[in-house]
Amino acid sequence: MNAVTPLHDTDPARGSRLEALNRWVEEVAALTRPERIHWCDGSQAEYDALLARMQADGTLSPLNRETHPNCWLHRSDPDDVARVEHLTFVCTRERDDAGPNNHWMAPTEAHAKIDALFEGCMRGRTLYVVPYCMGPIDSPLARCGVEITDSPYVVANMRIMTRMGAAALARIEREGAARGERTDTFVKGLHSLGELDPERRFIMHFPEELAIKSYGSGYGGNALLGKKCHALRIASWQARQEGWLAEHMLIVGIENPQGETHYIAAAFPSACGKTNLAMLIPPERYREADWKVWTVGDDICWMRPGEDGRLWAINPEAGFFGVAPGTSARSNPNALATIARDTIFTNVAVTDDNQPWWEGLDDRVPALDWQGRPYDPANGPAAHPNSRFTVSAKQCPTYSPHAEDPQGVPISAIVFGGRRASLVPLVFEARDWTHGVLVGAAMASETTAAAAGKTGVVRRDPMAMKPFCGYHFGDYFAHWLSFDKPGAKLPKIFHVNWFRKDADGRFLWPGFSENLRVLEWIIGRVEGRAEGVQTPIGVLPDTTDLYLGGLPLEAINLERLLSLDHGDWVVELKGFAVHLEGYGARLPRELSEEHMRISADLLHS
Ligand code: GTP
Ligand code: SPV
Ligand code: MN
Repeated sequence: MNAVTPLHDTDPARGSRLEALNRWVEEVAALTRPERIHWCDGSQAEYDALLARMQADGTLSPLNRETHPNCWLHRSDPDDVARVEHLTFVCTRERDDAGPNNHWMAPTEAHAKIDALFEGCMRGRTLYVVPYCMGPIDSPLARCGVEITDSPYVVANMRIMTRMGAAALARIEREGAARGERTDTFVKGLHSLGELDPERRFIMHFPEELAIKSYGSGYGGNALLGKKCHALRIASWQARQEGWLAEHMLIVGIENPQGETHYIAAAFPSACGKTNLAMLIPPERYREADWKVWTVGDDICWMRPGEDGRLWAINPEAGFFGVAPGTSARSNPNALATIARDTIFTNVAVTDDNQPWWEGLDDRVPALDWQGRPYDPANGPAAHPNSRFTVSAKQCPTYSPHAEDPQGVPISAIVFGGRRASLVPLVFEARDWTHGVLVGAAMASETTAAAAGKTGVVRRDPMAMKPFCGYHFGDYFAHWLSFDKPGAKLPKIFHVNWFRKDADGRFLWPGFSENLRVLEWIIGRVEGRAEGVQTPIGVLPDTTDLYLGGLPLEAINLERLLSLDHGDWVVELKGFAVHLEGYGARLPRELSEEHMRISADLLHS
């Protein structure tokens, strides 16, 4: 990029029609001292110029142009490869509002601490002003933000992941004008790469100010502020006040042979299968029978009750920031088709002909690992376990024709799930909404490489929101319960576990496309057709209630997958009771009562 083009006909340092926004940009510039200010318009020309600049400075390198047209490799700092939950804070005036589920710091202290880091940090750099919209630009459910960043990689990723640029700015200006120049119509996110020093890294949220400050990381959820920081932590806070839900959920449409589509929203923790389920391709027998699966979103879901009492959901994102390892022609051919062009790959390995490669893709041997070193198995995996692709949702062959409907799609079922090697059956259904909220609150899952820290440890992750709920979990559960009111036509709630293992450590369930068999049962239950067996933890299918045609039945131990060990469940629920006590007085009484009811049922059955 030669010269940075001002994108507005006004002074580039004061580039919007919203005074409050211009003032904030000026304040940030006065603090961070950038060499230049660039207001992003989101155009292709701007994107191409950014890519050229990053290629020139080594931030990105082109991948094989024949096999992967317009695809790029970014190698992050080796100490900056995942979200950092221990450095992520929710800074509310009252400590208890952040809850035991968040790290907390007093807002004044937090501002002082992080502003000291921001001081002068953009010297010699360009400050990019990135207006973005989370959700279809014309959707009443969508919300806007502005991210200020000094990372062109962040700008490029934000352009893929959000509706970024002129249209978003126009909406922000319009909403600002309607509110009389007040700033609180959009979320203000300030981000700097800083020195990429893990000792000087913070991700701070100020929900009462609709503000985010992130310093010292360029990675995904730490730096693309529209994603986890805005669309989950800040939005969950707003959603509670305004009567809607901001969730860590995929949204998928399942079309049956009669042409009817049910939309399912599913919350699984990070790297536990949302992208894969959202892009599922039906098994052969289902394809022959004309079942179709439509992708609406793979990570975040905003939903609110419509006039008809149903929950209507949008995907606030415009792209996928998906886990690369494990993605293959067998597990997720749809993702492979999606990322065949115009994709940014972060921390993957490359083959000798410069194609992106990761563990599980195929049996080629890579040439260079994610750090650019000649591949040596002694150094660990070739691709970082949290290596990712960033790609526009529009490139997904099964992207739903309704994915951008302004009013969203109606949700028929909510599915919770985790990575549980033992105990938890393949699928069960909650008896009612309150029980379903308890099932979500009781979620636990083995930790993954998506966040820094030890992997494979089972931890409580209610609704897959442990790292993302911007307020006290006790209040959050109460908010969930509040949707059950007269006139509501709430989705049924289920729990799944694709990850149960046998004694030899092998997955009991084939997973991936075969998960449609479980979704079919779920839809059957929603429609009142499918059979099930009442148990203390909910309704389970019998081995004959799931369609298994075309599966190698001798290889699948369905009895085991659907088995319930009462003794182990009593122990599980005791552990969960201790966890619930941690929420203190803010825990809704209905949940404790529901918990006691199920525990009693287990002991007496
Ligand atoms: P985030 O983007 O981190 O929020 O994760 P995600 O929930 O979208 O996870 P994703 O779908 O990318 O899956 C992560 C890992 O789980 C990949 O390595 C997948 O191969 C694996 N996985 C997904 N679905 C299944 C399944 O049905 N069975 C098994 N065994 N593994 C699965
Ligand atoms: C997750 O960790 O849940 C992700 C990736 O979806 S990140 O954007 O880094 O949060
Ligand atoms: Mn996620």
